[in-house]
Amino acid sequence: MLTEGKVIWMDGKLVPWGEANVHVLTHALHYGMGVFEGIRAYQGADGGAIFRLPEHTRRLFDSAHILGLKMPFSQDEINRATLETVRANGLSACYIRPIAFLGYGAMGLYAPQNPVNVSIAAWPWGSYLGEEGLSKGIRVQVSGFVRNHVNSAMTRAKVAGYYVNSVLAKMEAKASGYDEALLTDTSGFLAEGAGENLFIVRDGVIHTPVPTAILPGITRDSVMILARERGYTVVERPITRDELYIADEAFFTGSAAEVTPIREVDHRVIGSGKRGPVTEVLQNAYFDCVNGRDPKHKGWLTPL
Ligand code: PPE
Repeated sequence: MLTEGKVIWMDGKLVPWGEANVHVLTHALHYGMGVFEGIRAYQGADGGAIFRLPEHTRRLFDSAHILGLKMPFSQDEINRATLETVRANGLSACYIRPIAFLGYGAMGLYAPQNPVNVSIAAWPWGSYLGEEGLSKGIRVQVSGFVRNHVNSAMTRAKVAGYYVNSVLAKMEAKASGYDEALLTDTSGFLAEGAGENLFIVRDGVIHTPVPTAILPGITRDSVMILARERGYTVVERPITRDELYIADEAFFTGSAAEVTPIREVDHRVIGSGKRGPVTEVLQNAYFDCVNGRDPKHKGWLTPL
């Protein structure tokens, strides 16, 4: 059960948490036509701040554009509303969930006149894959479920309906005793976790799948920048399953998952079976950034 907050921003105003409801015939509930974001705010040295807020808002609008949803607000308005929501809930470190979806009106697939509703919620959310996962690494299963073909899911959009695929993979992995699922694309190359991007390290070089059948994560982007600043070579290329098995290190990135080491895949130990040295450097770099300890990237923080 999540930790409830006080208010949720709905279509321009803050409403009490318990009254933030929609009609059961909301179009998106039936057909998946919603786009969302996952953002974190942190309590840093200089106070609370939201990590890469404009980039997340921009992706929300890109996602809506890809689906042909007309956003009834500007990006500036959503940025301000996000700050307002976190402040009104008295939160600093929290997870933020903006969502825009095709609302109530006509039923049936073609409902171009239905309103696009926008909501923003925030609540405290601890480590996504466990505190122990962050320090010791998690166990991952390459999924029997496959990411949708690039013409079935346009993955630069973070679409509610796409997550059926992720939820099925996650349920399968958990039922098999793993922490998380890793999905391949339709060609069999590694794509991404159920809710994270993948990185592998071999001989000091960092590799990550090409952004075709994946959501190109904002954490992925941040980690690539931080890695290159530290002198690492980062290569985006198609990666096979056996390359992961023989990697020295592997880790997941995501707003929720942050930087989570992978210690085992399909019953094979990855590297030393614990958080690797490169993973540790990048995890520390990431946490320094989000907590306001990296002067170079203060620009990634929007103070609360
Ligand atoms: N791939 C997928 C499929 C994905 O869902 C996420 C985020 C990422 C990559 C990483 O993207 P970014 O957050 O921009 O670095 N997953 C979100 C949802 C998690 C959830 O369970 O809900 C998140 O991390 O907020």
